Amino acid sequence: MENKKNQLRNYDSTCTDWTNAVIIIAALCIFTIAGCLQEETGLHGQKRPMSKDERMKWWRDARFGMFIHWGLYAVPAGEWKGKRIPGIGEWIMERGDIPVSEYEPLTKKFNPVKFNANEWVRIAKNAGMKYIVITSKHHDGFCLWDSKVTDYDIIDATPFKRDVLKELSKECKKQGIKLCFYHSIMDWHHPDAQRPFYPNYNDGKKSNPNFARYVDNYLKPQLKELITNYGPLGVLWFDGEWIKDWTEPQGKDLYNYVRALQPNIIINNRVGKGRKGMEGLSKSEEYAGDFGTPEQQIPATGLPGVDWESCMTMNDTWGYKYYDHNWKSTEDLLHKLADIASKGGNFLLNVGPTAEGLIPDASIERLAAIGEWMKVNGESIYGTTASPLGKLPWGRCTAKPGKLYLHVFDWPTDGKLEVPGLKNQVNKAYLLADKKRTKISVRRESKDKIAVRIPREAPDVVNTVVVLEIKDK
Ligand code: H79
Repeated sequence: MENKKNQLRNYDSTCTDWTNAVIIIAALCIFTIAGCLQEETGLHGQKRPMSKDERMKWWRDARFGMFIHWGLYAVPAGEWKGKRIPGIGEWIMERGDIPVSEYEPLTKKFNPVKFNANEWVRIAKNAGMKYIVITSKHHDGFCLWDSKVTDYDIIDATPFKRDVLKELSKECKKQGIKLCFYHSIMDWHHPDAQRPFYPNYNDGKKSNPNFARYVDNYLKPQLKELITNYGPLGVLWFDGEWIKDWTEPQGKDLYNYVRALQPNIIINNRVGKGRKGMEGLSKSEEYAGDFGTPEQQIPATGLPGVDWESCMTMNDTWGYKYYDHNWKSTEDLLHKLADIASKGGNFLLNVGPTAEGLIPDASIERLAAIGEWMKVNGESIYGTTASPLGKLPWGRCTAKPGKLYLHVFDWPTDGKLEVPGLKNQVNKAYLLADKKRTKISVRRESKDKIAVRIPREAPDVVNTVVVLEIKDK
């Protein structure tokens, strides 16, 4: 900096115009730097904590993430002792009444030699996903990283002996994807947690008198490992909070514990007891957590000022089940993505890799097709907010300042797209897929209805996006 200043001064004697320009530029630089610093430093020079809006910014902009459920349950893949166990694959230990003594040896068969972090992250990125949430530990208690407080992890207990979270963490940094961890509060393997409840690990009435010991000596140290050695993380996504031994004060304490380790981290509402069942939104703001977690469903409407994320499977299981072929169509998934964005939520779409370490082909195909659509239409999803319009007969709407994105699922065949509920002046309309942004005509039909002249044939039969540039009120 000093050197530069001296250099600049040398020009002084020779060229006054330059001097003025340089002074102005230098002043601007100083103001900008000071401005930036101000954002981070408080009155007395300490770091100012981010506001919730600042902390949530990347997550709200992202709108689309990949959930990965991966663990020992991928080995039985839905079948135990020749019997197909009904229900979600990662619950096989519970649903199949499997004691720890029989489940634990699955570690010896967990050798996912085809696992490739680069490929997994690439699949997510090509789908247009901005973050990955992977199960560091699910309810079965098995750990996908080299934990120092247990041997029940991928390094100490499996022949694979590779730290997949470490590999994913490096790869996510390289490819610009936010890495996040799902972490189960409930633990069917730990003697101080739900293990003694066998054969009903999920018994809502039972309590373990040693549970506080599990929290202090196991749960918290593990979270510290994850944040310290694999972070900074995007999100900590808790689950299994419904057990009797978990209370809201414990949830608040865990929330504060995690935020103290990484102040700008985002934490879901399952850290505490606020969630309303599978509907997932919090009962009130009194409860801990930054966002609601509807599971396998999409709320009927969004709620102003409420952050939420719908998590969903592509078939009927989170963890891999070899015989679950009930895949949702790409069309359905793309409509769900637009539906969720139109209500101001995020979409966390799951994949359940095999015990070999492969994401199922059916998932890869769907994600690639979603990615194709996102490459053309991503602008209508990322950084958008909920629709300001009411229910639309043909699809959904997302918004940005000065813009509405009309997601047309059912293309009108008469060349006319009516937009009810729109009072704003429309300055321009075009198809998002049209790189030239050729203006299409718009006519006001009434005080709160316009009609856009559209081609007879839908340019994209699944979801064609029409952009309206509007005068914000
Ligand atoms: O990780 C995936 C599933 O294994 C896990 N959440 C997703 C993200 C999951 N946990 N439980 N379930 C799915 C279904 C269990 C529901 C119940 Fe309950 C638990 C019924 C009674 C206790 C939670 C609390 C729902 C209603 C009350």
